[in-house]
This record gives sequence, structure tokens and C-alpha cells, in this order.
Amino acid sequence: MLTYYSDDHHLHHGSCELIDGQLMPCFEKPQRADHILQRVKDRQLGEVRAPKDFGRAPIERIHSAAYLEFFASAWARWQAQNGTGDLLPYTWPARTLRAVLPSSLHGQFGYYSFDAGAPITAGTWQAAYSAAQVALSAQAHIAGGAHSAFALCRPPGHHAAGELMGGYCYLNNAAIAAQAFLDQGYARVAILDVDYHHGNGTQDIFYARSDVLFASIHGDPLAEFPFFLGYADELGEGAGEGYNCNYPLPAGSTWETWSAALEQACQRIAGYAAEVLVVSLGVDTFKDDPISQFKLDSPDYLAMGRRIAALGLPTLFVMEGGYAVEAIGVNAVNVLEGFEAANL
Ligand code: OKP
Ligand code: ZN
Repeated sequence: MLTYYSDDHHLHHGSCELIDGQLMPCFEKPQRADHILQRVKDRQLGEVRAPKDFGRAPIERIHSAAYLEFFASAWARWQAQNGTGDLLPYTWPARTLRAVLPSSLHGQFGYYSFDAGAPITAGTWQAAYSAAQVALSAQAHIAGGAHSAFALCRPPGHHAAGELMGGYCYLNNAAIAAQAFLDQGYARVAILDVDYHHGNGTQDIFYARSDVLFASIHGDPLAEFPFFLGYADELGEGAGEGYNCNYPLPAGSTWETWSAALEQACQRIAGYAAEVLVVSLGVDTFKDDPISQFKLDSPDYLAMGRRIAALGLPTLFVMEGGYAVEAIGVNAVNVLEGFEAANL
């Protein structure tokens, strides 16, 4: 399997996030992608390619031009007002407030975000832009006839909606790739989100559409980030009704429970007659993940890849979360190796 990867992810390195009332070093850090790349090489998964540049147009199919302009220029505006440290939002148009777009930089950041988990640093735009190009390059490889590809994206994307960043995510790499398939003539794309956290951004983007089926297995949002989306009764709306399925699971879930949900999600995808599959590949379901509560073990990721392969679909793996950095490479590449072994 080919891997697409850009060193540009190093340009994004937030300094801190708020955890349990304390400012802590960011869990979403460059070493995550470095470990995965190293494992790809150690296991000789296949060639590692730099992305092509498809420009802003395919990103604008998912994110508004105004949102992209805010994101691309925010750091320069912050520097122009002598900002020190990462740019972080601190006020949001929550219930009872009004969703106006202010002129102030911090006001606009509140408008375009849903939490304080997505800092903008000097290189964040370039890193996120390149991650989207990584996803688009892997998508083009599959559209060109390959059965699979791995987009080693960082920063991740599944929490980002059309005009919202948050949860370490800025540009929704998986959604951008799914839309590219549709724009190139595919009729039905399935997105399977196996990250520990609900992919609220991806769900929102495709919620009223039937050309993308979104299925997500994740920690019950009653207890887990992102809290305000990801419940089992969210089935889609309008033309999208019946094309969204959430499988929230309790803390402590092991492979036994998790794989039963995977089975249901896979049967749903098979029934949809998807032409291509995009997997939002988070491995923060791992037992030693520092911010998550599932109990999957490293060999379970091989079985995950095998079950996904049994769908028999061209499959684009897009990297999302996973914060146990020592194990993240083994676990992510195990999914890819399990997938490939099943296809031999
Ligand atoms: C991103 B992905 C407060 C901590 C909030 C956010 C988790 C984001 C997970 N700053 N935690 O889905 O792996
Ligand atoms: Zn996650």
C-alpha cells in the first residue's frame, strides 16, 4: 500500500491545551506522525510519496471561502497586533448568544471554532493545507485504479465542520477526499470513522445528503468529547435521512464489544452499495491511550483491517487521532497490514 505524507506537519506544534484545569503540553504533537511514518518504513508497507498540490478548490468544496481566508490569515493578523504565544479562542456564540461575525480577530476565531483545542500557530495553516493535499493525493491514487492508499494526515480532520475548527482539527481531510470522489463521478461514498471520538465535523458536513453514508464507532458522547453530537438517534435529515449511523459505546469497551459495532457498521456500508470507502483511522481506541477509555490491544488492529478488507471496496485510510505515541505506529500500521493480508 502506498503512503502519502508531507513533512509540513512539523510546522504545526501547539504549545499547550487545557486538561483538568491545567495547561498541559499538547497531546496532538508532531512525534505522532513521525512514529507512524517510521513504522510504515520499518514494515516496508510500500512507497512513501509526497503529495501533489491540488490547490484550494477541492478544499472549498467542504469549507467556505470565508472560513479558509480567516484560517489562512489569522496568524499574520495576530502578529500585526503583537500577539505572543499561540492564538486561541475563548468566547463562542453558544445558546442565547448571537452568531454574528465580529470584526475582531478573537471574535472571529470564536465564530469559526467550537472549542479551545485547535490553536493557530505560525505554521498551522500550511500544515493543515498540506494534510488536505495528502488526503487528495491518496484519493487521486485510488481514483486512478489503486485498491487502497494511506493518507498520513496531521493535523487530523474529523472534528472540523464547514466553518468550524476544534478538537485538534482544522480542515476535514476525510470529507475533502470523499467529496473529491463524488466530483470525479463516484455516486456513493461511505465513510467509516473508527477514531475513539465522534467525527462531529464529518457527520455535520454530510448530514442532509444521501451520496455519503457516515458511520462512526466512538465513546458515548454523554461522557466523552465532543459531547454535543454523536448520539445513536442522529440518523440524518432530509435527503440524508437514513444515511448517518452512530455506534456510541461505554468506557472500558474491549474488542469484543467494539468489533460487534464494527460488524453492524460494515453491514450497513455493504447494504448501501458504496463504490469506495474512506476510513477515518484513529487509533486512540488503544488500551494505553492517555485521553481515551477503550481497551483495544495491538493485535485487534490487525483484525480491524481484515474486517474492513472483507467489504471488498477500494479503501482510502485517512489518519485521525491516537495519542499513545510509542504504540501509535504499530497500531495504525497493523490496520493497514491486516487489510493487505486479507487482500492477498
Ligand atoms: C481529537 B481526535 C481539552 C481536551 C479536549 C479533545 C480531544 C480531541 C480528539 N483541551 N480533548 O478525535 O482524536
Ligand atoms: Zn480521537
